[in-house]
Amino acid sequence: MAYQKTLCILKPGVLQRRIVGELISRIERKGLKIQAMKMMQIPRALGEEHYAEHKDKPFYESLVGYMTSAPVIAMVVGGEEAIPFLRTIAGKTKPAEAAPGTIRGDFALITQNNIIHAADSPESAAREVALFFDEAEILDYEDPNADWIS
Ligand code: 3AN
Repeated sequence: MAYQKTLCILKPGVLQRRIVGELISRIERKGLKIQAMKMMQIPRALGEEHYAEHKDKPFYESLVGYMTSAPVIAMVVGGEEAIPFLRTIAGKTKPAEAAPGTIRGDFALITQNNIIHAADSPESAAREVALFFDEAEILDYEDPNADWIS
């Protein structure tokens, strides 16, 4: 097992639906550790860069439009194998395939608006964390519960 940091975004609509607390609660109760968090409206240029790998996809314009349409909650989440664990909590990309009990399985109907972003690899996580946060914003702090969790 390796300690990893990953980027999580609670996408537009989560604030309006008042489910921020519920979603963060799922991440916390798994034992993952929030190391940075901010509320922001993603500027167009950042949205384009974040989803650069999808630039040639038919849904790219619409996706960037959606991601920049309203405020989001961006977080750096840490923990042993945090990258795959957060992906598992999020569920499959297509809500129709996301298992009940996952965030997308429980709260999303539409693939584009699948309400949570979770980086998909160590390379993506490093790139995306650096896009959204300065090093100084990512806090390492004492965690007396860590021995019980990992
Ligand atoms: P994931 O977010 O699960 O890693 P990706 O990287 O394939 O999935 O897609 C990034 C985002 O693009 C998804 N979270 C979703 O918002 C959007 N997306 C993916 N596939 C589609 C699609 N077929 N139609 C519309 N939006 C899509």
